[in-house]
Amino acid sequence: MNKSSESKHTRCGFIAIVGRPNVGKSTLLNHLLRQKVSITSRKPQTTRHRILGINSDAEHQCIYVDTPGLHSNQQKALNKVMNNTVVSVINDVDLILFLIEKTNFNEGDHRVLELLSKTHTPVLLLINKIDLVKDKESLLPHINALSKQQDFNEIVPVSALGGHNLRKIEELVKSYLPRREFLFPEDQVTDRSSRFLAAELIREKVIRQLGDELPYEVTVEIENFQQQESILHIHGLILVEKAGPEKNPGRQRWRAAKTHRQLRQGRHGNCF
Ligand SMILES: Nc1nc2c(ncn2[C@@H]2O[C@H](COP(=O)(O)OP(=O)(O)OP(=O)(O)O)[C@@H](O)[C@H]2O)c(=O)[nH]1
Ligand SMILES: [Mg+2]
Repeated sequence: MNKSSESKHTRCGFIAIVGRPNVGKSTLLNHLLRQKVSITSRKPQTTRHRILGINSDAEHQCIYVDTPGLHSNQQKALNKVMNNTVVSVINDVDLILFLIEKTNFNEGDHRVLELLSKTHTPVLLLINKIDLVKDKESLLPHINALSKQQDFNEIVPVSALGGHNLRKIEELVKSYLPRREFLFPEDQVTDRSSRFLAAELIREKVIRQLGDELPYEVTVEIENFQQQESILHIHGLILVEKAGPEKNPGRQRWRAAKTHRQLRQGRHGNCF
């Protein structure tokens, strides 16, 4: 990532959002930006690419880097590529937000921690989804135990979805930004094109509506993206990984039929 010259008046820096799949990284990014740049779903491994989300005020430019969830199964090529994305990002930023969820710190979190222990970049540990923690008193001993795992710069309980403590995070993040000229225009929100965002939004709707019917490997290609007067015409091609040998062909046929019906509904706006 390019880092340009020092500035007396402005601060600007890169902040990586990392964690195992499904802990709420993209939800946090969208809520910090107050707009959606990264897709989210209840299914793990939703984010596949590094996505920048940029938040600027008169003096600060926070360039957040949303990353794919670090995955423990390196067998699949896609997982390997996604993990490499995370590794390359954490060594090239000014601050890391390490997300975990609720009061469980599992094997997946340990793997991320192991990776982070090799960098000198400051790390804020964010305990997300605290709206789901019924016994709030259990948080304090949890925070104490976590503080012994590694010397985190801060440990903050948050709710990315509910907005709890997000203003505090914004202020903390700003305090870690180096003095530097802005790297992006003040009104730019992401480094990704409208075409890319359109493809991602379609993929999100497919995962959310049909996640139980379709395999995880859904890819969307935008075939046509054209503004005609006030209407944006988007043609997206939805590619689905071919199913392997079927143990129960009858069930598979039923699933395909159901999927087809849902997608047809989508053309009329009911599904999407
Ligand atoms: N209750 C609750 N749910 C949350 C919170 N933050 C995120 N979620 C939910 O957690 C699920 C996963 O959120 P994502 O933002 O897609 O998680 P992610 O870490 O980006 O996931 P990957 O991209 O797959 O690694 C979604 O269903 C979110 O709505 C929170 O603070 N509270
Ligand atoms: Mg994500």
